[in-house]
Amino acid sequence: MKKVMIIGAVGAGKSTLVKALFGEKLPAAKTQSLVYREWIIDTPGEYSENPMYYRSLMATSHQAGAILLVHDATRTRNYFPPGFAGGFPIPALGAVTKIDHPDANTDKAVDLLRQSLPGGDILMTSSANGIGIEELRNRLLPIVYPGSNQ
Ligand SMILES: Nc1nc2c(ncn2[C@@H]2O[C@H](COP(=O)(O)OP(=O)(O)OP(=O)(O)O)[C@@H](O)[C@H]2O)c(=O)[nH]1
Ligand SMILES: [Mg+2]
Repeated sequence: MKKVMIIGAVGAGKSTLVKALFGEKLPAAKTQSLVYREWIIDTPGEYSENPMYYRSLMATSHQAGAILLVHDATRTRNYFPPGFAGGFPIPALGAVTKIDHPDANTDKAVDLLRQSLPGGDILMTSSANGIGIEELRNRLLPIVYPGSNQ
């Protein structure tokens, strides 16, 4: 079974999103290393922010069926290099996190994420209030379990 690998900056809300997808109680703890869950691989934000770790992300992506690029709606700069998703050998999707936040700018977030994800859908989410979580789960599960009706 090929998992979905979640990547994004430190504090972008990846692990909180994972917990929301699994229906677990928040908050999430800081991610220190690769975390393998039932159908997700969670990564530390440092892996996306520091090019020294790109090789590790690339190597891990071979165990994945897709990558999910996560961008925090309250951030006003891009933490991924341009075209980043194209460097992976598997399909990529995007998720904007924290859209509930008073400082969230979703249009800006989509623009920034699009620079690194030229193709592939971008979904709007809030782990805090549950917006977009079911939609995201419904997009990801068929990648992990193709042919099933989940
Ligand atoms: N308002 C709001 N805050 C959120 C949401 N999701 C996450 N956060 C907050 O963002 C912070 C970072 O969340 P994490 O899920 O630990 O971030 P991460 O991307 O896993 O970070 P690393 O493990 O360091 O790479 C925490 O303080 C969360 O409470 C959300 O949907 N809304
Ligand atoms: Mg984390």
